[in-house]
Amino acid sequence: MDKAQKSTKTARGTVTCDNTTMHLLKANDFVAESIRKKMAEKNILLINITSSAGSGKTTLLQETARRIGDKVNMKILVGDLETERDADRLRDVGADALQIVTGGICHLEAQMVWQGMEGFSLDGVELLIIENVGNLVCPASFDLGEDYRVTLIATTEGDDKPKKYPRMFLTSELLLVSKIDLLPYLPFSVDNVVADARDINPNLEVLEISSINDQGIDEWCNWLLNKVAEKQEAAKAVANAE
Ligand SMILES: Nc1nc2c(ncn2[C@@H]2O[C@H](COP(=O)(O)OP(=O)(O)O)[C@@H](O)[C@H]2O)c(=O)[nH]1
Ligand SMILES: [Mg+2]
Repeated sequence: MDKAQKSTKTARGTVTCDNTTMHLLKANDFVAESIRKKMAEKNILLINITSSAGSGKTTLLQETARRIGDKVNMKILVGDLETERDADRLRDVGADALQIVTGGICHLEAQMVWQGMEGFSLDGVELLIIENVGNLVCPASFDLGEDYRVTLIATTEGDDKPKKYPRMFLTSELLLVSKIDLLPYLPFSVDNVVADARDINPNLEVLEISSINDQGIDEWCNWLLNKVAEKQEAAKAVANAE
């Protein structure tokens, strides 16, 4: 068999393939919508936190639990390929956290979150935070039914990332420039990152934070508490109108 023949040969029974990834995302969107409805019924603000591995998501959530754990009824779902490590770290500071182990999958899908939610009671919960698997690529495509997507970019990652991974920045509402305490030691321009990210998504809010020296952590916690209050007020307004 010569090469040309081999490359152009159509196998018997060949069908034109649909884009299966698109179908997968449609199925995901369907479950994400169910999560959104459940969160609306129960009046829970759902936050999806994404970033590259090691940008400081779990450390930030530890700080968040320490600061506002007694001000808001909060639970955390945390995704990783293996281990219970992040949930353990969060439980160490008193947070009610549950680990979703994806078994090698590089992102959380809505059905994983749905199953995770069945793992604990949501009664009285006001804020549910999801720490997604560390990765700026795949998690960008999977809607988890969240109210807000929050993405961290650490000063250690280089300031060229927003344009290289645009979908994550396009689909986020808040950008947290993390590890800002390391800025004096690194060739990283916050201005460049913010300009590139806002070129992709002009509405993106930005906060600079450090879980080591506390910069921006109060602002982040206030942002969260304000969003919880806004969701509850909106629900009250709907209930009063009915
Ligand atoms: N210098 C500095 N290091 C941080 C900060 N936040 C987290 N780290 C460190 O970064 C590493 C990864 O943090 P982690 O929270 O596990 O990141 P995750 O993979 O995004 O959850 C750990 O060694 C943290 O101690 C920060 O604000 N500044
Ligand atoms: Mg983590």
